Amino acid sequence: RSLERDMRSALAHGEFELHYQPFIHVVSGETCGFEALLRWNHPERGRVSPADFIPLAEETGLIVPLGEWVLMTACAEAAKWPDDLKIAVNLSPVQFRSPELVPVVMRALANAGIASHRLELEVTETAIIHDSETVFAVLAQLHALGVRIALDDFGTGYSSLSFLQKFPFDKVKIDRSFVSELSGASDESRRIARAVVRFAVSLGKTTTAEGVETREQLDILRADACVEVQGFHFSPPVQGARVAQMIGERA
Ligand code: G
Ligand code: G
Ligand code: NA
Ligand code: MN
Repeated sequence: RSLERDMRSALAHGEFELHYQPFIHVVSGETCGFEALLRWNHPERGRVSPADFIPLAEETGLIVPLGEWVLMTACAEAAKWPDDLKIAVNLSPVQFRSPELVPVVMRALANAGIASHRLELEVTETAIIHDSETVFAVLAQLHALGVRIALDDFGTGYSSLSFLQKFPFDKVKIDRSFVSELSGASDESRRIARAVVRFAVSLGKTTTAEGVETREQLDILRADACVEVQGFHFSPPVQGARVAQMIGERA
């Protein structure tokens, strides 16, 4: 059986699940929110990685209904949390071509009954470069609703300085490839990684460093005034039930 055919029935059969990974404020050590990450529990193949099925979902257009399910489910989950916690959702470039994106976001917020500023949408540079006029218009509408926009995988794309000024970002997420090099073996790649962090911070937006795995990386990020961190050093993505526990422990 093909993965594509299986994916079409997987939504109806409840095989998709969201996991949630916290992001943490560097200075206070407090959790600021959670990023929703899609998981597919295939009945025969077991856990299929989003790296394998997202590209397929994009090719087939299935990402549109799947992305809608992610938005609805993530916002409904966040409604159970204290309202100082954000929920971050990844958007595929393909979703921007659907006229449904803005109405779906509005519906997800309304159904869950959460304030728009609690929703953070993660967009990659590559998504924007492809069809920048359309994406810009949609991002502007979302931003006007009060939704926060995060530029994901920063440093891996091709963004020019004018692009960074033009788009309405609230946050920059520094790609984990740079974070891992902060404590890497090569002097040169360490310097480049640190320059990327400092550049992101200098844009004056909120910055989140992804993929923080060690204390040493955290210390460097703190010294360079990175605002938030995320990674296995703090927590892997966890199930919704575990989030409830983590929130309980915090209180
Ligand atoms: O969670 P993991 O590292 O396996 O994710 C692999 C990739 O899949 C990451 O690039 C991540 O952004 C992407 N991804 C995870 N969940 C979603 C989602 O709900 N929508 C989209 N478009 N991408 C996702
Ligand atoms: O592209 P995006 O940033 O959305 O990818 C998120 C993915 O990164 C998730 O699938 C998650 O499992 C993975 N991830 C999260 N924290 C870490 C980490 O500390 N180290 C590594 N190697 N991967 C991580
Ligand atoms: Na992301
Ligand atoms: Mn990323």
